[in-house]
Amino acid sequence: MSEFTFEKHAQDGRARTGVISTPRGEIRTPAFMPVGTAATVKAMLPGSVRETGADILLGNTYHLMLRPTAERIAALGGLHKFMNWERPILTDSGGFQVMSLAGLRKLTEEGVTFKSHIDGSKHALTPERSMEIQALLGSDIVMCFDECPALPADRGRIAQSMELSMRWAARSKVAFGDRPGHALFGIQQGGLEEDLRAQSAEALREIGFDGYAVGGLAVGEGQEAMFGCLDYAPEQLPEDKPRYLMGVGKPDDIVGAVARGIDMMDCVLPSRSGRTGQAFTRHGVVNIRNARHLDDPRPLDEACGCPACQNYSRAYLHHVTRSKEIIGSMLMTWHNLRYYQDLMAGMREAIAAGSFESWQRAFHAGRAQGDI
Ligand code: PRF
Ligand code: ZN
Repeated sequence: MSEFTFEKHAQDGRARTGVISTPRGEIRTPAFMPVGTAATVKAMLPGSVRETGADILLGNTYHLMLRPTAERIAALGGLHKFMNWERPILTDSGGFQVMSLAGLRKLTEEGVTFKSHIDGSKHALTPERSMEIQALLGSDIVMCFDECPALPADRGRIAQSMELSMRWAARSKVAFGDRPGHALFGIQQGGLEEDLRAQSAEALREIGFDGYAVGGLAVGEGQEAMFGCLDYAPEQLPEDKPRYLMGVGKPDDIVGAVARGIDMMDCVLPSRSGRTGQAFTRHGVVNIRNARHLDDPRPLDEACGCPACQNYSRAYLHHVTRSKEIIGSMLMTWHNLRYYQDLMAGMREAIAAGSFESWQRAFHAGRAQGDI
C-alpha cells in the first residue's frame, strides 16, 4: 500500500465524496486543508489541528525556501518530522506567492527571479527548482510551478500566461520524475475564458497528472464570476482524479465549489481571521471584538464541540482577543478550523446520503438569521 489513489464513493448532482489514499494516511473528500505556511498552522499544535478533523495540511515552497531553507529541512529529516505532522502535506509551488509577496520580480520563459520579502536577498524559482524544493521538503502532494495573473486582465495576457504555465507544467512533470507514493498535481489556468480553460485542461490531460487544480480563481473576480467559471472548469478535468480549488475560501464559497464538483480546498481565512477576532459559526460571522459580547455568558456557537465553545464564554473570548492574549488566537483559530472541518464532514455525509441539496438549503437558511 504505497500508492497514491483516489476512490469516489458517491456522487450527488455534481458533488462528489470519496477518499484519497497515500502512504501517510487517508484524505476524506471533499477536504479542507488548513494552511501551515511556515511549517506551522499559526497558534495551533499539530495534534490540535488533527483534533479539528484535518487529514492534510498545506505548506509553502516560497516561505520555506527563504526560511529556514529546504536544504536545512531536508537535513533535519523533512517537513513532516520538522513540524511534527506525520500525515499528508500538500505544498504549493511558489509562483503564486512570489507574485503576491516578493519584491522586484522578473518573469521569463525560464522562471522567475525575485527579492525576498524577508531580507531583500535575490532568489530564483523555475519548474525544476520548485520540484527539487518540494522533494527536499518531502511533500506528499506536489504542485506544478505555474503563473497566476491577477484579474481583471485582458484576454491576450491571460492566454499567454496560461500557455506559459502549460509549458511549465510539462517541465514540472519531467523534473518531478518517478516518485511512488508521491503525487504531482497540474494546475489549470485561463482566467474566466471558457475556451482557454478548455485548452489548459486539454494540455494538462495530455501530460497526465495524479490530480488537477483549478488555479487562477479567487483573485479579485468575485463569487458570482468564480461560480460562473466553476460551472464548467471542473468538468473539463478528468472525472476520476481529485480536483483542487486553490486558495478558496469563505464557507459559502466552499459549499458552492463542492456543489460544482471540487474535492479539495485550502484557505488562510479560518486561521487568519481567528487571530483578528472573526469567528465563523452556523449562524454566520461573529466579530468577537464587538462590545456587545462584553457580558455575554453564551458560547460562541452552542452546537460546536471545540474547546473555545465547550469551556469559555463569548465574554472571555472577547476579553482575551481585545487584550491580545495568545490564548485568544489559540481558541479562535481552534474554533474556526473545527467549524470548517465540521462543514466538510457535513457535506461528505449529505453527499453520501444523496441529500446534498437539502443540506445546502439548511446551510444557507441557518446563516440568514441577522444579529448573532
Ligand atoms: N496557483 C498556485 N497557487 C495558488 C493559486 C494559483 O493559481 C491560487 C489562486 N487562487 C491560490 N494559490 N500555484
Ligand atoms: Zn467552537
